[in-house]
Amino acid sequence: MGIVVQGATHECNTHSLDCADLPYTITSWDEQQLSEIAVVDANNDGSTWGLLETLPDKYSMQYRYNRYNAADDYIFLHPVRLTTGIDYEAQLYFHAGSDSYREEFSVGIAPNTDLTKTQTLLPTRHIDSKESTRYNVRFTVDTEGIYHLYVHCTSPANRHMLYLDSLFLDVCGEASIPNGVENMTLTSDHRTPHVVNIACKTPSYCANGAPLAQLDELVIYRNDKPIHTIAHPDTGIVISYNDTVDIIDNYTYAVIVANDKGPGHAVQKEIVAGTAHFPFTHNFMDGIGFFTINDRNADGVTWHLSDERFGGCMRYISSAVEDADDWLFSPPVYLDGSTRYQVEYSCCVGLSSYPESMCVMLGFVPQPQEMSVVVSRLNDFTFINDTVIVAPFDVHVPGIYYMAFRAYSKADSYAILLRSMEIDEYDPNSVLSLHIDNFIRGGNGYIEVDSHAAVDVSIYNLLGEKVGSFIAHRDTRHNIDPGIYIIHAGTVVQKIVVL
Ligand SMILES: [Ca+2]
Ligand SMILES: [Ca+2]
Repeated sequence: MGIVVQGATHECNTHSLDCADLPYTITSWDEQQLSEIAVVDANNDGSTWGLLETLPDKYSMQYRYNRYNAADDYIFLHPVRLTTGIDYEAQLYFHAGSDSYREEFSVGIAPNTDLTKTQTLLPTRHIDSKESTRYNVRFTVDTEGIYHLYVHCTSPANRHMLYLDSLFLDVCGEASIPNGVENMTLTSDHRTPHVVNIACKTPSYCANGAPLAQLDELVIYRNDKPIHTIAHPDTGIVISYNDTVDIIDNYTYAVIVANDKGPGHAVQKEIVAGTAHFPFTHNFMDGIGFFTINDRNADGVTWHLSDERFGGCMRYISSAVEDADDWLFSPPVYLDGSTRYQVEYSCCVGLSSYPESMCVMLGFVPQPQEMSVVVSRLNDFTFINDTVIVAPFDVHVPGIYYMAFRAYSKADSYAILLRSMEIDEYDPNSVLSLHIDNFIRGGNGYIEVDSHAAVDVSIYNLLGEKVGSFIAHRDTRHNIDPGIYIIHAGTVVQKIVVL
């Protein structure tokens, strides 16, 4: 994103009168202020921040929507001098122009010399309230210097108005509150992905740089809810806590320490943790979800989300010189081993003239060398229509498992498209045998069966009703209406899609 500054920019140094004093406060807007701050219409569409006269000589600061473009519009406020070792607090009040259009913004600071080096203070927030709403952040800076508080509006196209009502920036509370914790880490082991270890070091200094005499408490939050409190922790020590979560998600943890003067600023981090619920279903039209990619041959060409053909899928694209060794790992799923399971997946190749190879593997850790069991294999497959493959498998040990799609096509092939996957209890009606020495494909208005020997083919709909039959020998096509069918050919049963 290129930033184009259309408003005024500032030259400011230690002695400049342009620097605003702390506390820095704006409670109403006028033309003078607008001339002193920088409005950046980064998407250059002419719809941006500006003053709206609400009463004679009374103005609001308003982002005005664009019907076709999402907002990408900044206000860089007056320059202020900020120092390391001090906790600052910013409070901003916003409201939306309509309670049926949700507006979107974030808040940060940027050093005076480089408005592109932004530090986010308040990640993206949504507001659809016509009531003025307070947003509060505490922060520190790593480098002493001149900074601009900024607001970045990112509302989608064709929304309404976003108003910045007022703002306040000052040294936070008493300067003798504690500093934030240091060296915060979140870790989760692949074998126990539902357990998150939170570790950090308690501060030794106050926000004003003076030694910290004592701490009253340390509180750990998960997604803004307190989950663990340590009373009177020592200063300058490492603390560690294990939290257990359920469903896989992106979790935010925050740690806040307090002394008798009040709480220091929150230190927070995010982690993906938890397991997927069984049965597990994912369609890549909904994005990559909690799948992970490993470009094991490190050639820079690997699985990626693509909107090729009808909606989203994962796509492996071949390198001209390297054989594929590219892995797509599922999120962790708990399998208790009390039943037989199946994986069902839908895939095809990019061009029928380029055979591709892919297998599905199972293991305890989402690393290629840990995936030992082959559940399903498609060697040199060439079908270009989405085809559903069902493969049964057993686990002998209850536990948390990962499944991987490994592309191993030869160099200079073309592409593999993977649409969806599902891990469920084995359903004998969906597959009798995976031993395919004859290929079954769904085509454009036909079913194709390729068998060395003559074989009886029966066609069933998804209700189990027989809707047709034919005899296949070599490569045989049978015309049929578009739909999803279960094909029984010799010893093979397979679900297919006819377009
Ligand atoms: Ca704009
Ligand atoms: Ca690769």
